[in-house]
Amino acid sequence: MPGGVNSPVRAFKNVDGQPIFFKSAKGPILVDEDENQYIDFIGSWGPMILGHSNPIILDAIKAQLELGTSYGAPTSLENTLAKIIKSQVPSMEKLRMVNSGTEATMSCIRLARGFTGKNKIIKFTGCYHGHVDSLLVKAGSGVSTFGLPDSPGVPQELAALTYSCPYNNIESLLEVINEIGDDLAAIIVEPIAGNMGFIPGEPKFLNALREVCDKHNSLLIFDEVMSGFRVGLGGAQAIYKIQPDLTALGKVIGGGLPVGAFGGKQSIMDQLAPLGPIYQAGTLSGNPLAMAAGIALLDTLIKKNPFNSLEKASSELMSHTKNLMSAKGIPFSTASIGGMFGFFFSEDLPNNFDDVVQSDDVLFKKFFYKALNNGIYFAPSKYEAGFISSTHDQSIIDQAKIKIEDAIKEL
Ligand code: HOZ
Repeated sequence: MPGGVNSPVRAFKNVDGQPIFFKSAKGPILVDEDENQYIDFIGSWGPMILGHSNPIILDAIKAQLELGTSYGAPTSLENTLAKIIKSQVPSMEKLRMVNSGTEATMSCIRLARGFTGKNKIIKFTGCYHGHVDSLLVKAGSGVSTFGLPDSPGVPQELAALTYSCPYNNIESLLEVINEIGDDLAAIIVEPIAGNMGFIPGEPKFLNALREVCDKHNSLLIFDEVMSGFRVGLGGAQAIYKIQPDLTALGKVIGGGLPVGAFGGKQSIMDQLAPLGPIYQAGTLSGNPLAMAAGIALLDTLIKKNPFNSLEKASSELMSHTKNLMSAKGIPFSTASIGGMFGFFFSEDLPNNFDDVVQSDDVLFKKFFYKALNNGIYFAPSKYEAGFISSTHDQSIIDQAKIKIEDAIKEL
């Protein structure tokens, strides 16, 4: 496998290391092939909001397993999951299941272009929307981790249709809109960014996106693959009270199995085949195992609504870390919303991608390894967010605080 991995960030190249191979996970704990245990703050990059090997989710998967793994035909499970999603994210009047977040954003872009009859799209530097040709322009996550330019293999003619603006900057956006004129199909954004580290969008910036899209008859696409059912039950759109035209989801809604979904206004979604002319399909879309896992997870999440305690737990851990860093004169900034958090080696909390680039790489790398060697598994790149689960209870947070304290002593 290239780099020894099936997805670049996990190769540890940004921290000059080797990927860790894991063999099991339970609750907040990951176990590697050498029996080392880690308190996990990646949570499979988001899905594990109820902890690993959650018995409710495992039982749902086992029950479905006995009934078959894929039919390539409709099941009531798809309707159940779609209704649960819609009950929490009402802007998704209609939705369709796919197999990954990348597929979800890719489908949103095609739908936006087909629906509006326009070609150009705006994204924001450092936002990552999966490895979609049109969206690998100034992308975050692994693309930034490895300092890659816009990817070879994406035709220049296609990339030329994608404009990238700085995140949280309304003036630059308006300049680009002037340049594009009437050909703007959509603006796509991570309303709470998790692929340039963790950076919440500013309310006035996100509201400006809504206004601009309305003014230009363009669609606003919220990529909530990370933030959906992660920052709160209704995702970022409920927190900011902004209705996008289309939303992309993934990660949490599949309970740890491969899944994605996209949806939005009925008038737009009805343009998809077989009702409309815009084509989109998938053999394993709505896979019954993934649907069963997603239903079990979302049902439990809605009952528990753990978002306040998740935010309290990560804030407690991060403010403890910040105090220890400050005592050593190390610049450190941090933020948390619901089950997502982030930290940077910078005096002030970054507001956009350039700020993240400026934050200290050497300190990040040193801290990452000291923490890892003390049994704390943070993302191996400053361009990724942190994730916490409902199984990170007070005793786990207390253990993590001690481990981080030991790591900082060695810095
Ligand atoms: N690009 C994902 C997070 N931003 C990481 C995916 C993975 O390596 O599993």
